[in-house]
Order: sequence, then C-alpha cells, then structure tokens
Amino acid sequence: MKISALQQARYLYAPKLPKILREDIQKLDVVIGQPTQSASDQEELKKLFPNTYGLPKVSFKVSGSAKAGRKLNVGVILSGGQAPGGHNVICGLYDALMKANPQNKLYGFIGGPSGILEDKYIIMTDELINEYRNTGGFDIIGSGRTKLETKEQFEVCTKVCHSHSINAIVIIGGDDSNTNAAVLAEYFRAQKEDICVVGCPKTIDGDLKNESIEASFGFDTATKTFAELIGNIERDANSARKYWHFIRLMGRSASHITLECALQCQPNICLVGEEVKAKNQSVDDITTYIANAIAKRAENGNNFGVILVPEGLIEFVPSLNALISEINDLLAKTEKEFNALDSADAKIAFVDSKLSASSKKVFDSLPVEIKGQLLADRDPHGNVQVSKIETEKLLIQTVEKRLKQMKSEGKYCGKFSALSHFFGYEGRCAFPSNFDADYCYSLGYNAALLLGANMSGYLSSITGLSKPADEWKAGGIPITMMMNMEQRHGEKKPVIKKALVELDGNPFKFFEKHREKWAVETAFTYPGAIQYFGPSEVCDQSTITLKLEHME
Ligand code: FBP
Repeated sequence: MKISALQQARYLYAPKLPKILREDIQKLDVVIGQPTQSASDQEELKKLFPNTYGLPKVSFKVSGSAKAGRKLNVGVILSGGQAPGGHNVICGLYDALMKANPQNKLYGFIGGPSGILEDKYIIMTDELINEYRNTGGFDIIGSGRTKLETKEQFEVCTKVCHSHSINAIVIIGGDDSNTNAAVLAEYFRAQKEDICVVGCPKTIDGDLKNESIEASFGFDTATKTFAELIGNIERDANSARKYWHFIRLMGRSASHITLECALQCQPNICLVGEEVKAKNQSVDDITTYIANAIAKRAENGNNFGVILVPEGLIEFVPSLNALISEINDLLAKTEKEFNALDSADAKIAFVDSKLSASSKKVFDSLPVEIKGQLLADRDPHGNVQVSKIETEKLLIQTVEKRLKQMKSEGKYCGKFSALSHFFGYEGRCAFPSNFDADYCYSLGYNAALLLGANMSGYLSSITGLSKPADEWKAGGIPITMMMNMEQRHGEKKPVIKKALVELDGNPFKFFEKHREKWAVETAFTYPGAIQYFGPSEVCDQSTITLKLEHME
C-alpha cells in the first residue's frame, strides 16, 4: 500500500497526554470519589441498574510502588459512524495495556458490535498498531450499527468472551452505544461474570456531552474540515460574486456542527434546528427569513452569499417532525405492503392516501424528490436517514419561488443563482487534528487504567479540554450518571441524555449577537486547512464551541 508523506510524518507524532497519564502506569492507583446520581428518574434507574447505579466518579493518583496490573484480555469494538481519532483510542488503549502488563492482549472485534456476536476478531500487535497511529478512519477493525441490547445477544457475548478468556470490553461509540455498554456492564455484574465494560465518547455530531464529558471525539476534526471547505466556498463566493451557496452539514439530532462552523466562518445565514423548534417555525417562516436576507444584500449590490443548514433541520421543523413520525409508524406497520409497490410514484401515492389531514397537507407541499427521500430505507432504529434528505435543495426551491413572488410585488431582490452542497462524509475520516489525536489517545490510555481497576459501567473521561493537554484531568464517570428515561418506540427506556444546542449557552448567544451583521455584511472568515505541524496557536486550538462553553 502506498503511504502518503503526511501519513508517514503523522506516524511519528507523539500524542500529548495529561500530566497524570505520563506517570509510570504501574504506579497509578484509582482514587474513589463521591457516589453519583443519574441526570433524572433516579428511582426508576436505580431499579434497572441495581449493581451499577450510583457508582462514584474516579480519578488517578501516583502510589509509592510499581506493580504489574491484573492480566487483561480486552475486546475493543468501534460502533456507529466514523469519527476522526478512533484509531488513536485503540493505539492509546494498546500502549497502556502493554505498559501495565506485557502479558495483556487486545482483541479487535471486526465490523462493529456484530463482530463480537459473530466472533470475528483480530489480535492487535505492534506492527498493526503502528500502521494506524494518528490516522483517520475506523478501518483498522471497521465499524457497524448493530445494537447490543438483548439478553440473547448478551449471552452470546458472554460465550465469546469465555472462549477467549476476555475479561474486559471497550465500546467506542455514541450515546446509544454507551447506553448499551451500561446495560451490558449491569448484565455481567448481575450474572457475576468478571467482565469489565468501559465506554469512550465518540461522535462527530458533538451531542454526547455533559459536565463530565466536555466533547465527544471527532467533533474537532470534522468541524475544522468542514470549516476549511466552507471558508474556501466563501472566498469563491466573494471572488465570483454571483452565487448563493446553500451548504448542508452533518449532525443528525443536534446542530452543534453547523453552529461551530458558523462561529469559524461567519457565513451570512446559519440555521440552528433547536431554535427553529423553540420558535415553532415552519418551512415557510425559514424561507421568508432567508429571502428577506437575500433581498437586503441585493440592495447593497451583493448577489451572493453562504447559508449553512444542519442536516437534522427537517426533524426540528414541528410540522415536518410530525409528518416524519407518522411516516415512520406507517412504514413500520405496512412494511410488506409498501415494499411490494414497484415504483416511487406508487409508494408516494400509498403513503399520501394513509396520512392524517394535517400531515397530508405538509407532504403534498413538498417537491417529489424530497417525498421520495422521506420514504427511503430507515436506519436500524427505524428512523429516517437525514443524511439522505436534501433539505438544502428544498430551501433553494422555496426561496427561489418566494423571491419571484416578492419581485412580482415590486420588491428589489437582485439576481438569485444558487448552488447546493452537502458536507458530512468528507469530515468523518480526516487525519485527526492534534486536538483529536491527543484527546483520543488519552481516552484510550485512560480506558486501560479503568479496566485495570475493574471500573465496569464507566465512561473514559478527560476534562479541562479548553486548556493545554498537559493540564487535562483523567478519570472515569459511571454511565448511569448521564442517564434518564425516555420514550423510545412506544416504550420508556433508560438512555444517555442527548445534548442539543442550548439557546441560552455561550456558543449560541455569541452567534445570535453577531448574526444580523454577518447577514448583511460580508464578514466571512477563512479558517484554512487543519495544520498538523507548526506553531501551537495554529495547530493545537480546540473548537470555538469548547472555548465559549468553558470561558472563565
Ligand atoms: P454516530 O451518531 O454514530 O456518531 O453517527 C453520526 C453520523 O455521522 C450523522 O452525523 C449522520 O447523519 C449519520 O452518522 C450518517 O450515518 P451513515 O454513516 O450510516 O450514513
């Protein structure tokens, strides 16, 4: 395989660890903190997690004497969508395991959670690990979206672990995967199985965070990659001065990615799904807002601009959300009948005939392409795949129509020519930024310490992330601490609370304060490509979101 010059150079990058994790690993002892409580629904969660609820937070300290850690055979799983830095979590985990006790073994389950169910694995070696240091992607073992949640699956996991004498599992995933890690940890404890389960917080979407998890890994690199592309488009727009660019950005359930990119690039317009929901806005309201901004810029002779749209927007618009839920239920109930229809038109007509009056009205107002996308295959959880719905194209159509109408009413709107873009997969496997390379390596290294101390049901936690890596704090937080009960597919279930953009939080407030100016003026900023080598103020900066959230 041909290796690029950057990859060669990145192999040699030594990720920065928090001070405590640079101590002799055989001298590190766990420090037990105070018992914890879940985010809410304490009584219900206590009953569901009798063995793992209320565990204390933990950190580490240096003890007097060095001792080899307990012998660990660890299985690692990558779960869900790719996020830059996943390889470094595995590298950090591997290095720490080897330092703690050279007899330790690391199994990588292939293709995500299904790897453990099908007993498909590879054993990590120095040679293999060295090929993946500081690289993007999850290709070392692959990932998948199978959910580990049923008793039958847990029984298979137990069997597979016994067959390899695996006594620890690390699940690298988002909120759903870590919820399942907590359920698996509880199951093993209840069965008196000596198998420790630890999670690591992954997702580019940035919606797995709380006071102990300041950021999920991958968010930093993905947003910097998208911001580079947006900045390039802004410069092109400002040079050609003839296009409006509608850019949709990944981020399924929260608008953190879009907001961060707006903070980095200062586009003319940025839609934030959480605000749309809070203000109960319709597609019509959003269209009016955009069309008015375009007309205003046209008055100053600026027939160009950049608009950011979060991919999850469609589910934040209340009327569309109601429509999508209805379609989800309908498709779940009529799966056979629906799948037997042989054309897109027939499928659209079928759904149209079964919708309630209010949803039918919304459905009928949509362009045929969007209707088709709304009926496309659901994800394994029965949800619509928002990454496949071209909301940016929908908005171009509605805005164009509105501008025509405004013109016919005598309003000056200039010239409107639009281009659409979608950035998502471009950012999920980029070479991790120094921040993500350091953070991920630390998360993995730290996970090995939690396993060594048999801290099952914990999430690897590195905090103080807005400060230099040297000052980061390492520890573990019980996953049940982040949980609440939510209605999922008609059932109340324990889940990790998703972190949406807070409209009273500093990142949104900063954006809100500046957006009117950015809408009218051309205040674009051009972040440029991620830099891996060079001055620290260029290479080691965290996201603006993180800085604003932890401003002192
Ligand atoms: P995770 O929640 O698993 O981290 O994945 C997030 C994400 O990247 C979303 O932003 C996007 O909507 C989705 O994955 C796309 O999924 P897929 O890779 O299955 O197309």
